[in-house]
Order: sequence, then C-alpha cells, then structure tokens
Amino acid sequence: MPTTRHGLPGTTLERHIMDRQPDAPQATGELTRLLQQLNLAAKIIGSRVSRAGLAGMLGLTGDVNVQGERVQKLDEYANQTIVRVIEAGGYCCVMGSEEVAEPIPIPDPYPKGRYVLQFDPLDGSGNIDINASIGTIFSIHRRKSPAGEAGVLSDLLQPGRDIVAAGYIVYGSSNMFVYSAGDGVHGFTYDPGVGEFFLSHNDIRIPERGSTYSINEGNYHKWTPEVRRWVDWVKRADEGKKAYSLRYIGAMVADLHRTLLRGGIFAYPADLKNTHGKLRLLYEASPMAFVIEHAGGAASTGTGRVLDVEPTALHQRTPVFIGSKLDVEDAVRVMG
Ligand code: P6P
Repeated sequence: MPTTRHGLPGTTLERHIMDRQPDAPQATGELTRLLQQLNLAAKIIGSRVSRAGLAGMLGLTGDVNVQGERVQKLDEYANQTIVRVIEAGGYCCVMGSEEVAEPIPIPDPYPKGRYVLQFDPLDGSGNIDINASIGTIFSIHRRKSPAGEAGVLSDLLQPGRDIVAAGYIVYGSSNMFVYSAGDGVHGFTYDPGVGEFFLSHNDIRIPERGSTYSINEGNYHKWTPEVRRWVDWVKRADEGKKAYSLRYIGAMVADLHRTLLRGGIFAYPADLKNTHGKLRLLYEASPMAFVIEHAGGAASTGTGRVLDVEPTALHQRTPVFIGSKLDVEDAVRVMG
C-alpha cells in the first residue's frame, strides 16, 4: 500500500498537491489547481501510451515539427491533451510546447490566469515504437505581463531560476509523476486499478555521487577535445576513482529519472552537428535542472548554471551536464 508523507496509507498526488505549503499568504490556490490539471493530463496520456500499439497510435503522422523532427501520432495526441486540459482551466495566460512553433494563446472565452506553462508533451518519442520509456516534461512560471490580458512571448522567455514548479511524467514499467514546487522533490506511482498516482518516493534526494555516466557515445567524433577528455576520464579507474558504467536509454526523462534515483551524470554536450547542444532550454533542460537541483544535485551548461541562462528564443537549445553534485563538478573541472 503506498505510504504518505506522514506514513498514513495512500497519499494521492491530488492530496499531496492540496497539502502543499501555500507559496505565499495571499496564495489563491491557482497553482494547486494547475498542478491538478497536469495530473489529469498525465493520466489521459499515460492511458493512451500504454495502449499505443492497440489504439493505432504508433507510427508517424507524416508531419514535421518545429524542430524538424518527424511527428509521431502520440506526440500530437499528448500535445493536444495538455493544451485542451490546461486552456479551459483559466490558470494560464499562454503556453509553449516543443510541438508548436509559436506561443500557444489561451482562446476566448477562457480567462487568462497568472501562470505560464511550457512543456515537451512526449519526450523521447523515437522510443515509442520499440516500447522503451518516454516522458512528458513541464515547467511553470508566473506571468510577467499585466494580469487578465493574453500572455506574450516574454512571459515564456524566463530563466529557470524563476520556475515556480516543474516536473515530469515517465511512462515506463510503471508510470511515475515526479515534481517539485520548491519544497522538495516527490514521486508518485500510478495505480491503474485505482486510476490515481500514489506517493511512492517522498522527498527524493539524489546521491552526492553515482557510478554511471549517460551520454550518446556515438557522437564521440563530433565532440570538442574538452568533452572527449572528460568522457575518457570518467570511464577510467584511477586516482582512487572507480570506472563509471555507461547507461543510455535515449530519452532524457528516463535517463534523468534513473540519475535522480541512483545518482551519476547525464550529458548532452554541444557537438559539430548540434553546436548549441540538442536539448531545448525552456521545456527540457530548465525543468529537469530545477528538479535535480531541488533534490540536491547540479545542472551545468558546461560553462554556467542551466537555471541562470537568460532565454532569447522559445526553442533555443543548450548543452547540459546534469546529475549528482560531485559528478557534475568533476565534469566541469576535467573539461577545464
Ligand atoms: P540522441 C529525444 O529525442 C531527445 O530529445 C532526448 O529525450 C534524448 O536525451 C535525446 O534526444 C537523445 O538524442 O541524439 O542521443 O538520439
């Protein structure tokens, strides 16, 4: 039976969100309700992901998204699910999605709320057809533009250090919803028999050091000499350091979920093809960095803190080195 943060059986995600310490005395409960809507969206997407093969949702739509990537049917379904659930709630003034080139407005007659949501609806979608883990990533900021009006691009272009809440859903051997609203990182496992996420990992802390590194070694020939120096170092045993093992699923959410629970480091550096890195800042790197930092880990671009990058474009990319504090520090030091 799932336990609760107070040891009582069965804290649901819904209950946990409502029990959160209000972010401020004047808290309106809007963030709580926005998180509850993400809970609903996660259940809907999870249900379809688990039946993708049966529900005719595998394969491609033939379309290409703003990233120039072929769009998988489940990507589109996940994107539409989040947009439809959130826009009607009235807690957001604008949204940003990996699947949509421009900011997504909240249509009339829906009210324009005080928050901004950005998301990768289905990260790692290349894994869909082979039944490997995939995930959804979300990031919530407060709006900066005047209340009540339609949100604008500048509401989306905010640094990760100003994130109010962020998290991910990993669709794997079980589905988990992991989030932080600044008061620890908490994980919930979905019980399909009940139709709820139950608290299973209360106050997750990432180990200070791990024993795995997670990177696409197939890019070795495209990396800078500095990145190669670190990868060559991390896999060697010397100076009293153990040799690290390589673990790579090819979906950031899955690779970072393992890293969060077991420790280690995940990296997607810049290379000759992806000169600014492959992963997107606003709805992949920043929210995952927020979660990892709130669990006691670190997240670097290689030259600075991911959460301090000042965004200039909705789909901009960044190199990432994210994971256990000491492993990230080692990577930055060895790369020099
Ligand atoms: P590569 C998935 O397509 C993704 O955006 C991330 O989830 C993942 O970490 C990365 O790309 C994998 O990229 O080049 O190793 O296939």
